Amino acid sequence: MNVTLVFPPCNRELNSSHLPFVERNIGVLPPLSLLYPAATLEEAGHRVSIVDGNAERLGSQQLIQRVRKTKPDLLGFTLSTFTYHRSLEWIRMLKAALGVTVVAGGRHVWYYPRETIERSEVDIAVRAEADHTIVSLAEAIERNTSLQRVEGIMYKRGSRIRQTPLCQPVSNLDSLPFPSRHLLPNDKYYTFISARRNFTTMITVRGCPFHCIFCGVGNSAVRMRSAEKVVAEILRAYELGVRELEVYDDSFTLNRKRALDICARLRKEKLDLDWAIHTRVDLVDRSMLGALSGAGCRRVNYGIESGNKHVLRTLKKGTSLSAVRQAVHATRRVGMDVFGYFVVGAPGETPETVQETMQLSLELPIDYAQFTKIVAHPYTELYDMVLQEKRHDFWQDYIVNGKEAEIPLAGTNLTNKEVDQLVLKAYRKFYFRPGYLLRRLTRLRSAHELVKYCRAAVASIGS
Ligand code: B12
Repeated sequence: MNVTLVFPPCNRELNSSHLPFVERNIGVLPPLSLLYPAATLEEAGHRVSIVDGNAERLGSQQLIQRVRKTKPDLLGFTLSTFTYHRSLEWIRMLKAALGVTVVAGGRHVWYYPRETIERSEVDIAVRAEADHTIVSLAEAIERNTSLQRVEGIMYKRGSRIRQTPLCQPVSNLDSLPFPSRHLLPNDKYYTFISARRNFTTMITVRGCPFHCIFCGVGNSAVRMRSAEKVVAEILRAYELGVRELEVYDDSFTLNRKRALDICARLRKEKLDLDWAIHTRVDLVDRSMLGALSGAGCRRVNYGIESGNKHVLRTLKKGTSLSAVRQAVHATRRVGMDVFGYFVVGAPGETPETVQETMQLSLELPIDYAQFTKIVAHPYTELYDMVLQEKRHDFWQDYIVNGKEAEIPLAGTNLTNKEVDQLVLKAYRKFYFRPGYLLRRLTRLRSAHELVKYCRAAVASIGS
């Protein structure tokens, strides 16, 4: 059957953790979540198309035309809580124009399957990992057999909602085909700091064993692709013209042996490829960093979060400031860039603790910093704190009644507005240092990078 997966353009949301100028300049990334169901569907012999309306900057009529051309029997969307209502608007529009069955998946649906299926826009909601579910679903629809045998979904039968048992998460990631990047306009993707095209992203680990209070992914079963398969996936992307790659794993180096094995294999391949990883400061050491650098890894992105040890502890990050310092210095020593993620507005946060965070970002040899307002995502410990303090379920209200309200901060007297101002201040302090500007200019890898940097700087001045 013809399955078309759509990633509609979703503009800034009220509760975005980014300031508007950051959001506008952060880049355009591939809809990775859709590439997995696309891959298993293709493997099972279905014809799959992906329309990335976000990357192609499609307006509503263009999006309808593009999707219509693919002659879909089934339309699929990935939903995130933050873009939920905007995504529903797009689905409504496409459904009205094409009259095709709609299946929705993604993290938001895991958390709110009933609320999602209760919407008239969605016919089938996938409540968990969908790699196999989507194939059984497509088969059932094609053969017109009962959906009751498809694991992990909710669907409508007349006015009733039916639910099937949850399927187990995929235990062996190596058994999955590689994400279908060949269906994407790969030359359209970039980030604020990427320097080469084609650029793409990758996930090699599912699940995370850590317990950060602001993240909904933690405390879940960890599964990894083997080193051999990771490198094979990279080679496949390379064949598609990918020359820069960012691995979005929460902790790429979680399994030391695997990470070293990936580096050793990549080193042998001698690819003309720049790549970067995300990991924790307590999961690297000199030899790991040396291996990464030797294999062409150019940057390590660390979740540093806060410059105050009490805030760090409250966040249950499980790292220390000394580990932060060690990791950052060691990364720079082997010649890789450092990207630091910082949050502002955590429980226990005061103007003084934010000052400590800014100070840390300035004193360490960090190449790029991202400061975000900490927004309590649904089904996180941080959101439990909001619920306890405010006694009102803001997300439920937004999801069911469409009531857009700012999610309040928990455990701090700072307001959302004050946090936004502090975030802007942190950005300006970090990026407008003369010494920093000079260093960046000397390390620029392309004129394109300079243009992007200038555009973001001008936008931040206007914020
Ligand atoms: C890469 C990434 C992105 C990329 C790509 C987004 C995408 N949806 O493809 C970009 C940068 C664009 C992005 C943007 C955002 N993201 Co994001 N992102 C991720 C990240 C790091 C990896 C996603 C991924 O590929 N995972 C691996 C795949 C295999 O898992 P999966 O996404 O769950 O998909 C599986 C199933 O859910 C299902 N599935 C998913 N979608 C669909 C659709 C259909 C039709 C079907 C059948 C199945 C299906 O099939 C997949 C295979 O089993 C996750 C964190 C994480 N570790 O998962 C956050 C995450 C998904 N993002 C998150 C958020 C908040 C955002 C933003 C709102 C951030 C912002 N402020 O702008 C935006 C929303 C944009 C949007 N329209 O979706 C949250 C979502 C929380 C929530 N409650 O919704 C997460 C969980 C991060 C977190 N720690 O909380 N993101």
